[in-house]
Amino acid sequence: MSSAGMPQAKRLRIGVFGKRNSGKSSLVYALMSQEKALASGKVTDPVFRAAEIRGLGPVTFMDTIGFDDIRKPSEQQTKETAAGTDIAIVLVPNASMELELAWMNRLRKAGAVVIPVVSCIDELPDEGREIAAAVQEASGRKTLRVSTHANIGVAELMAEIARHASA
Ligand SMILES: Nc1nc2c(ncn2[C@@H]2O[C@H](COP(=O)(O)OP(=O)(O)OP(=O)(O)O)[C@@H](O)[C@H]2O)c(=O)[nH]1
Ligand SMILES: [Mg+2]
Repeated sequence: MSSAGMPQAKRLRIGVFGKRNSGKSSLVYALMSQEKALASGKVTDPVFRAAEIRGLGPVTFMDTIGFDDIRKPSEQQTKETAAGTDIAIVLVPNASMELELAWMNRLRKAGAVVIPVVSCIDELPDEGREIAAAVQEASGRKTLRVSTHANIGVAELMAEIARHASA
């Protein structure tokens, strides 16, 4: 607890959004530099994990349920998570991106800074460059590419998060 009268630093909340199996949990763990193996399993609630980003202080990473998940509570839970998100990483794992673009809009309207990320790029032709260009064009947001399996782009994403966080 902080002592009375001491302003408490706002804890930055970084949410990772995307469809089922888009690599959300793996990315949360990769960003937190933990073992990928720990990311297996399904989340049934938004997961809150505390971390420090060097030079930025404490942040909270929020893992979320896939926004196309058929389980009933997920839409509401994801909405609630969206409302508390400062930086929203939205994963696009393939060329189908309508739902993702709609969520980028929703998150932006909820006040979040949106970072679109093409995920699992080790499985994509061209390492996802063409898809990233399409997402960037459609969203108007700088779009990054990551693979947690091949460890591509995770450091760049962290740098982008830090850039927004300190802005
Ligand atoms: N090829 C490849 N597979 C990945 C990558 N990231 C995650 N995966 C795999 O994709 C599957 C889903 O990964 P998760 O991180 O659990 O995805 P998720 O979005 O959290 O999934 P849900 O929580 O079920 O919605 C797992 O089998 C992962 O090993 C990646 O960068 N490349
Ligand atoms: Mg998950």
